[in-house]
Amino acid sequence: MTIRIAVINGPNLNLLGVRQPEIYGYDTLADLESQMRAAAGNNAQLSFMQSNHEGEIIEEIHRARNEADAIIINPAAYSHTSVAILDALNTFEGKVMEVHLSNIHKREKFRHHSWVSGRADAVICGMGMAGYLAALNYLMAS
Ligand code: DHK
Repeated sequence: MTIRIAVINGPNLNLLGVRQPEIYGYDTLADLESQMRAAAGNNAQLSFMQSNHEGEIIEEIHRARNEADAIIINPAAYSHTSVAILDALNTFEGKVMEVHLSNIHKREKFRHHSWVSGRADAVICGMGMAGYLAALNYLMAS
């Protein structure tokens, strides 16, 4: 059976490629989507969603409860603030992969803690977009 994966990106990630590229890289969100779709081929069914709004991310996680087998999420700044996103993820029964482009532990102290890590089955950070592909490959192999 083809695994259905909801890829969710949080605030400011719509600006990938132009926002602090020395930290987040030069590839855009559209580049990420095409790289992941190419890697998935027919082996995974991917949906992509990005929002700058906490509530919309929560709604997307609720949608995924019925329509996805796994979630790959980069909650971006909400990682460090959102108990509400953690609570939403705790209602999801499939695998949750948390991804950060940058190594949050090498950066400011306020980025070191992620609420979402309390639910995530795996956390990948510091690998740029390769982190999303690693999460995808893991899910396709599991
Ligand atoms: C992205 C963000 O926008 C930051 O707020 C996080 C994360 C780190 C990333 O590395 O992908 O602190």
